Amino acid sequence: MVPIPQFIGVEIKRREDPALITGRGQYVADIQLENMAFVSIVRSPYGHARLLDIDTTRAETQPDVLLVATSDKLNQWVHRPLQFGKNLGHDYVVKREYLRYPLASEIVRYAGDPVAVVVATDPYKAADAANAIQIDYELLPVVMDPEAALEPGAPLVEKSWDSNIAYRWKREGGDCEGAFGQADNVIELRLSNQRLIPNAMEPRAVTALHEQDPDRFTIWSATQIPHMVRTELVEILGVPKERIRVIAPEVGGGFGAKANIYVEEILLPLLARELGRPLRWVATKTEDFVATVHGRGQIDLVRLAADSSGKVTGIDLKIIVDCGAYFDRVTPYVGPLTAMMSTGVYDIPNARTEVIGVMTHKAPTEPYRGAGRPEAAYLIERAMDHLAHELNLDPVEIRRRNFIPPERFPYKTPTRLTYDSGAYKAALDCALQKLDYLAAREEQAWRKLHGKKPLGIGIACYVEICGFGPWEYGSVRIDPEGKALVLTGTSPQGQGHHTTWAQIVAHILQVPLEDVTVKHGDTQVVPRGTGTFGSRSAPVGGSAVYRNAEVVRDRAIKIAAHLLEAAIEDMTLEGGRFFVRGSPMRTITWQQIGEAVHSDRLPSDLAGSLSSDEDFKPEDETYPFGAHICVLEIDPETGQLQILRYVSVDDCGRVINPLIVRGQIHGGAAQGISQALYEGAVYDENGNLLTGSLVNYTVPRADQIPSFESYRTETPSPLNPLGAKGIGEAATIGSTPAVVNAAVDALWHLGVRQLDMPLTPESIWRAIQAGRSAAVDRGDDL
Ligand code: MCN
Repeated sequence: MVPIPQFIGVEIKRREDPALITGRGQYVADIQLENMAFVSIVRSPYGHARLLDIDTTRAETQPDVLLVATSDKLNQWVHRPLQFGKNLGHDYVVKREYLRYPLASEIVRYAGDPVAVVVATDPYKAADAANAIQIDYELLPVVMDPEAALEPGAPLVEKSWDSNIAYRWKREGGDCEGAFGQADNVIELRLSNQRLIPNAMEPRAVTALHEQDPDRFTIWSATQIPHMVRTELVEILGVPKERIRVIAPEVGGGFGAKANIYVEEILLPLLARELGRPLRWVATKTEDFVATVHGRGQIDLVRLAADSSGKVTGIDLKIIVDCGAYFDRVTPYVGPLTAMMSTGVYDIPNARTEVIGVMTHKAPTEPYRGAGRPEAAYLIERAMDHLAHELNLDPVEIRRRNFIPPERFPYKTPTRLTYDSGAYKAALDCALQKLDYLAAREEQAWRKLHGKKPLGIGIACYVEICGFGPWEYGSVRIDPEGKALVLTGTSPQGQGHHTTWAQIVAHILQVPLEDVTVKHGDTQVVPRGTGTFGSRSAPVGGSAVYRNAEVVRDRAIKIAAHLLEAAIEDMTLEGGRFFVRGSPMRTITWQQIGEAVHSDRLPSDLAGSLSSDEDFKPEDETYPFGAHICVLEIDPETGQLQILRYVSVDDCGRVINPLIVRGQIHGGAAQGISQALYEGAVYDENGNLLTGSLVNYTVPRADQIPSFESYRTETPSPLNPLGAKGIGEAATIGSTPAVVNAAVDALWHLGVRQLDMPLTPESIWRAIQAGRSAAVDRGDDL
């Protein structure tokens, strides 16, 4: 009996890693082209200023400088500027459309705004010449704080608008007014979800090649969305799609920040055409800090209404989103995503949500791992814990009383989403059992009794929306040797699609993994695609690959039946061989199928190529979920916090590769914990980014992140053939509130009610002092 290869659900090491860890990966900066020149970009050092004079003469006369350009020249070369904020839906009660030219003219609006470009024969000469450009700025007042930006008379970021409101979005379901009117308990929290700076290992980078006759571009970009970049460039460069090839080679991390269309992706091809030379730009680390989009940046004002048993009956939410100085690709969508997901895993029938997007003189904000859902999980999970503490209920108990029960799926939220499937209590129970929750609570009580360092136990149950459509391309083709070639419209930056897509195809075709080649990230090779973001690739891109592999297998069975002169119903495929049931000696291999298809031996309905490339169009999004528990201790004398255990149970439906999924959970949790403890973008009141390098922006080392105890439950999605939900962002979403809940849990008895992230020792120490004096004022017994 030939063993049947099983690949879906199996731990397989990533096929892409040997090349990457031995330095054989080809990133944008590795692309070598003859006669290449290099671009350096001059950026505003100020948050808000008028450009009075730009003197480029010193730069132009430097050796080996090929070109210096400012907005007056360069902005004329585009057929249209970037246009964002188009077609906002009807929940947007204030909508703005936004135009952005590649270089700032007249006014700069954030420190990092590109003002001029220099091209030279080597990158250092380009940088030197950029430094020689003299710019006279007239400083203008800045507005850095989003709430201050809403005040009448605040400096306007976009001077053609009547306020700094970039958008206003509202959605309501049920009877929120009634719920709050009848509530036994109402709690209110003001939460800050601080601005974060994405830190991919590879900075952003673009290389562009222009060929004349006809006008044709090849653009290599460290992007998550090569096809969308091409679509946008068609109109901006004024060249048909067939003459723009965008390639995302190896991309060293993106975390959402490379799912944008950036001005450098416009500048480089324009300059390459002007100069007739290929060009490269690689962001310096400092540039990446100021001029790549930032993430988060929300203030959440949340109120919960509950009855006397702790059953939550309503949520009232106002979100202020710091959009920064420009709209980028999806800036106005992130805040509404938070509002839509704000009821979390709970059956809260009444919700009123409002989101106000505000412009400030900072880098634009865009999706960053989780994109709106970490903020949602943070606000609802912090609020549930707060309510539990106020009602003197165990945080586990309050969650159990409010979970959406399994029999209610598909479940409609009051914010008009439909959760596909879920088993929230089961995930929490599993985490509690793995942790030994009761023992942890006993230790907490013992420590309190004996005056030891307080122990905190933080629980966060999350659900997230992922698997965004509207479609994804996938194709499977059998070559004359019987091997499979897979093309995918997803474009990974470390998520391992080479491995998991090959697993799907090998599983269905019953072939060795080595017989499956996966290609992505090149618009000339892959005709269309949407891209990799929003943890959409497995549920949407993986499903496209899955469906097409099935079509190819079924056609191959017909071909085998023809070659063996057997009825199709009698055919079977096992161990990579086709045979007639009961006659295992007469077999056809994939190689024979490949040969036959490419010969003239088959009738016309079976001849030709053996391939399938139907897009997969999901009918709705899918909703992964899980439960994270953090146990930590805090030294009240110093504010030092140490995580002692970290247990997570994540459910992303059917799993393709448990090893990759675990890696995604570890990476995601590290980022979420890092938001809770270490990271935060800080601008001063003049618009300077104070945390503009790794010296003052903490990206944690391995020893600053705990060991993870990660487990899974598997609740398949009914919405795709794989049953898969995404996992790329899940643990980022669950981890941040787990850590902050744990820290507040540790210090509640000291009068601490809320801690703002990042939880630095100083901020914890100050909160303890403030909590103590507030408790003394109240006459509490500490
Ligand atoms: N997977 C699986 N079984 C599932 C779900 C996923 O085996 N049920 C596998 C997939 O096949 C894929 C990986 O897990 O190999 C992640 O899949 P998915 O959750 O669909 O996420 P995407 O591939 O769409 O990746 C996007 C997601 C996002 S939005 C961010 S941000 C993020 C992340 O992935 N950025 C990352 N993970 C990252 N990992 C790395 N190394 N670098 C980044 O920049």
